[in-house]
Amino acid sequence: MSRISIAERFPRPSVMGIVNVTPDSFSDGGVNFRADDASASARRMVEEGAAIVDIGGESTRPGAAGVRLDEELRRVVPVLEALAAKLPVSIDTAKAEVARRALELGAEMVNDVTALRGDPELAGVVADSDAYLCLMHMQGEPRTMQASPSYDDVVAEVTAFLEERLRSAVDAGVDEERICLDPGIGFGKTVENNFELVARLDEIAALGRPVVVGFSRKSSLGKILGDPDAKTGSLSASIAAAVAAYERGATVLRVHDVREHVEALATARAVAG
Ligand code: HH2
Repeated sequence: MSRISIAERFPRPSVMGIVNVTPDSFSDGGVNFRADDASASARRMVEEGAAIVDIGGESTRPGAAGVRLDEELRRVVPVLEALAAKLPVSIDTAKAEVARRALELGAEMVNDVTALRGDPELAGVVADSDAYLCLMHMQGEPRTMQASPSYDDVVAEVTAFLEERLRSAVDAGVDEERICLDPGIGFGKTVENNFELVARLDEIAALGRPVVVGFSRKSSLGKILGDPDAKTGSLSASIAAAVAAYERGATVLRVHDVREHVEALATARAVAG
């Protein structure tokens, strides 16, 4: 239990680089599906200034079906073997067994888009390690979550959910100082919901835990530019969303294009003083 607190480990702003070892992720599907390509991308992202790289073997894009445990392990283990002892690595998984293997190989964070609701054993795996933990909000599940997202007050409901999941993780034995929270941009949310969450991010930051925001390339960024069928958003739109989130309290920005975000966020930080 020797790890420093997550707030010390990730100064504001920090960049988390995305490496999807998948054939079907919404914006980089296939690019890093080969282990060698994924490892090379991760190394480049760290050179470009990423504080950590998030390795995932299961797409959670709208409509995605889950992948089986053996397939998820087959995708991510070779990449983790190549990297996790040498680079700062997060494992993007909801499966306890994938997290266990990743932590054994040296990963320092578990990023669970189900916020410990997907696998009853995951909380224990994290509690028994000294890993950091990211708890993300999602309404519904990936296969159906964009069918009809519905909230009375999206920010109040996401904040209450994250507060409850934080308590639950702490009750399961995870040190609160190792936990960060994420509103889950695009996970059971309308375009308006996503932008309101960034606009009122200070309400989530008021929970007192570092906030992660992943708006990179998400379809809402294309939709506000006039394409109702957009599946992705542009780099420039992604950077604007990341800077807006940082200015409203985000600590970690989860992005595909590391160098450009590092430069933009360094500028925003210089302005903030
Ligand atoms: N978004 C995605 C996946 N994991 N984790 C956190 N904490 N926050 C996010 O916003 C988040 C996440 C979806 O994006 P991506 O990994 O690019 O795509 P896919 O799920 O299709 O692999």
